[in-house]
Order: sequence, then structure tokens, then C-alpha cells
Amino acid sequence: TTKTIQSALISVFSKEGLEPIVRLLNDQNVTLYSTGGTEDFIKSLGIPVVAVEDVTSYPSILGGRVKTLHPKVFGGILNRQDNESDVQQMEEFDIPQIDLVIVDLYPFEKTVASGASESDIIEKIDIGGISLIRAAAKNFKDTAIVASVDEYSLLLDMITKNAGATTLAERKLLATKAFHVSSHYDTAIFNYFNTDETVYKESIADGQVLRYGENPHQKGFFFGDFEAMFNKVHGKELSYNNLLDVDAAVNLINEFKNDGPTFAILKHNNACGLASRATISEAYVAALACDPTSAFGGVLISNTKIDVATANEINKLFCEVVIAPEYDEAATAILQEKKNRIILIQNEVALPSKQVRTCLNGLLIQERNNITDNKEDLRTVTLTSPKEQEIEDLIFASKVCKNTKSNTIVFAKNGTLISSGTGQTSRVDALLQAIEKARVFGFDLNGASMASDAFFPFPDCVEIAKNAGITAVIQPGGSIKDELSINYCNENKLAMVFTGTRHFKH
Ligand code: 93A
Repeated sequence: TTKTIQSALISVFSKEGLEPIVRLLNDQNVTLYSTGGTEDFIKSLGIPVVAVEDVTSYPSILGGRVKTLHPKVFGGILNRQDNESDVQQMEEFDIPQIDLVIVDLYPFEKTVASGASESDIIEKIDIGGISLIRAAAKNFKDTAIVASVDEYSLLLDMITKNAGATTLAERKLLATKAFHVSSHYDTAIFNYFNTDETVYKESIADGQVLRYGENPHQKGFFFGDFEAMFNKVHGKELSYNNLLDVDAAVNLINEFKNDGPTFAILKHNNACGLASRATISEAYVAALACDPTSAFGGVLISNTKIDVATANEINKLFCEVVIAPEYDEAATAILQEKKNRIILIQNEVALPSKQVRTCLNGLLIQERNNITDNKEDLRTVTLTSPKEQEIEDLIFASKVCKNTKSNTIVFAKNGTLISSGTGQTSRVDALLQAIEKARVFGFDLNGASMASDAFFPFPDCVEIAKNAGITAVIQPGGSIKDELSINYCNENKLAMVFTGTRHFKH
């Protein structure tokens, strides 16, 4: 699989950086083939080079539009050296073997950016070069491709290291980089033509055109396989905002996959109700009690089958979406009474391991937050240890925290979300919001547990929490001022555990 380079076709727009490569190849007695301007450049270095025209017996025609596009060139690149008929045809048609292709494409993007005229831009759509790249990359088993100046140093390394030879793995790596170049190039051309997003809708045949985006004046699209994740049983079309809430709901309920019956209610991507109980109808009632005001128009999700009792309770509420892994037949019938209500059956489908969002003029990509805090991760840092029920509640609250916009503070008690502060610019604000919400909905915070998505830089949060009735705290820890919060807890008999894992969500 290691191949010694004996011949190379070089066709580059920019001649920069080419000299050392050409010299090295020449030192290794590689036969060089080249196109007009590149040929002149190589000749000017005093290095022998064969004109492509001499291989094809054709001149460059149509003002250079057709110079390398010829069976003798592409045959030399695309032939399979372990294929008998290929080998025989190479001989029959007198096709020279080409082991290495070096291309630097016409600078399409630069030409567009320069404000050139349409006809100048069109001339800068490289046809022969892109074909050379794709052909050589396709035949990486036999041919090496360098599709960009950026890969010159890599090529130099490869051929100096191996005395003019490339390995299969190296050629495959070069091919991967080459397809990156060619796909980027064609995307740039597409974007230039698609000025008014003319073919946007058609080009997302696999995607879904939404009624609109976040607001009615914004267009919106969904790329994904909704049907793989859900069976839609009933209801109107999902909106952009519905999809975001459904995503948040699925992520949240997945944390409770292995727990008993658990029901969550979400609004604006955050939980406004969540409870685990012996039955799903009890869980629903407890979840709704957390914040019945916010629940109006919310997205509901259950980790288990929805029965008739639960459906009857849900039916009293105006809600946008109901999601569950299963429904009793009669329960579906009840939920369907509201014409627009969206009813989804959630299938067991893994979510992508990476999360993507736009950032400035590019993308931010990150791994999904795959850590769910569990009992084994907890390190008690205070003299007082959390009681058994508190440990359950701390884990429960931490799972909600992880799935709530930062900064966030979550209160939980007896498997029930009591209240939370969500998406605040300060942690104290999140805490005060949670306390106020608990008060408004008539909850007693005495003996409740508190979770924070990130550490406390000051002891103010534990102090305010303590005064509100909180008895146990879960947080990642890791502030240089952790001791201040720990000391306060010790002086006031609060239990606090560290998880070591921060759960920011922005
Ligand atoms: O106009 S093309 O699309 N037609 C071709 O057959 C062709 N072959 C190579 N442009 C073509 N090229 C491009 O010419 C290469 O991608 C490179 O950018 C440029 C090198 O031309 P020269 O060697 O004449 O400077």
C-alpha cells in the first residue's frame, strides 16, 4: 500500500510555495506534467516538465476552460492498479500513470469578495481543477491528492520521510482534506447563485419548512428526522418554539428514565413543574401544583404510559404538546378532544452526541452534557450530612438544574420541584426568584433541598437559603472561596454536597 511517486500532475492558480515541492519531486526523478501557467513557472526554475497538451495531443481550448479535461489525464488519475482491465486499457490507450495531483483552484470566493463582475466571477468557477481533485481523491488507493496550499508542508513531510513514497493512510487523509476543499468550494458557488435563498426550500427537501421561526416575521426550518423520534398521534403542526420546548422536555425527562413515574411541565424551555410519584396521575397533579400559572400553554412530558386518570386531569389544562412513551387507548381518545393539542409518542432514540449553534460568523460545537449527578458522585463537605430523603431531593434538583437556563437555583422536596430561578444574570437573583415563586404558590421551604448549576463564590446564597428554610444544598464546588459557604453551613447546621460537575446551560 506504500506507493512511490513517479509522476505528478501540477495545476495551480497560485504558484506560491510550489518551488520547494517541485524541486524535491525533481530530485526524486518524478515526471512532472503541468498546465500553461504552472508549466511556465516550473520551466522558469530550470526543471523539466511535460505540458498536458503533449499528453492529450489537444491544445488548451475555449480560453482555458478546457485544458485538463481529457481521458488521458483522468485515465491516468482514476485507473485502479490492481484491476486487470484497467491496466490493460492504460496500455491500449497509451495513458500515462499519474501518482500525485497538486491543484490550487481558481480563487472563486476571493473574486466574489472583490466585487468583480458576474462574467469574471463565472470564469473563476474551476471545472477542470475540481474534477482533478475529486478524481484523485476518489482513487486514493493509488493516487495522492494535494488540493490546497495548506497541505504543501504535509506533502513535503510525507515525501521526505518516506523517500518519495506515500502510505495508504496518508493518501486517505489527503483525500479527506481534498473533499473538504471541494465541498467548501461548491458550497461557495451555491451560495453565490442562491442570493435570494431561491432554492433554499427545495434544497432542504429532507428538512421541514416551519410556519415561521421564533416570531412570525422570521422564516424557520427544521433539519432532522422528527418521525424517527416521535409518532405524532394528533394535533396541529409543530412550531419552531414547540420544537425547542420538545427538545428541552426530552432532555429533561431522559434524566428520569430509570426513576419511578415522573411528569414534567415546561415553558420557554425550562421546567415549571416536575414530580416523581407512585402513579403518573399523582405525578402530574403534583407537577402542575408547582406553578399552575406557567403551565398554561406548556409542553407536558411523562416518563411512562399516560393512563385515563392522567388524561382526564391533563384535559382540564390548556397545553400545547403532550409527550409520553405510551398512552392507554382511552387516554389518547380523551387527549384528542382538543383539536390543536399535539400528542406525541416518544420513541427510544438517542440524541446526537454533539450540539451545534451559530456563533458570530461561524458555529459553536460542543459535546452534549452527558453527566447526570448520582449518589456516588456526592461528596459531603459539611459536618451535617444530608438525610436519605434529602439526598434523593438533591439529585432530583440537580437534574432539573442541569436542564434549566443559567444562572439557576432549584428547590425540591419529596420528589417534587417546588420552584426555580431561571436564566438570571446573578445567582442571588435566581435564588430570590425561586424563594418568591415558592411563596407565591404557597410552598413551605422548611426542609427543602437546593441545587445550584455552578459554585457559590460568596456565602450569601447559603445564608439566604438557610433563612428561607433550606436544609440541604448541592453544588459543584470549586470556588477558591468554597470555605466561606462551607463554614456558614457548619455554623448553621446545613448539609452541603459537592458534585465536582458544573451544569451551565446558556
Ligand atoms: O477552466 S478550467 O476549469 N478547465 C480546466 O480544464 C482546468 N484544468 C485545471 N480550469 C482548469 N484548471 C485550473 O487551472 C486549476 O485548478 C488551476 O487553478 C489553474 C492552473 O492553470 P495554469 O497552470 O495555466 O496557471
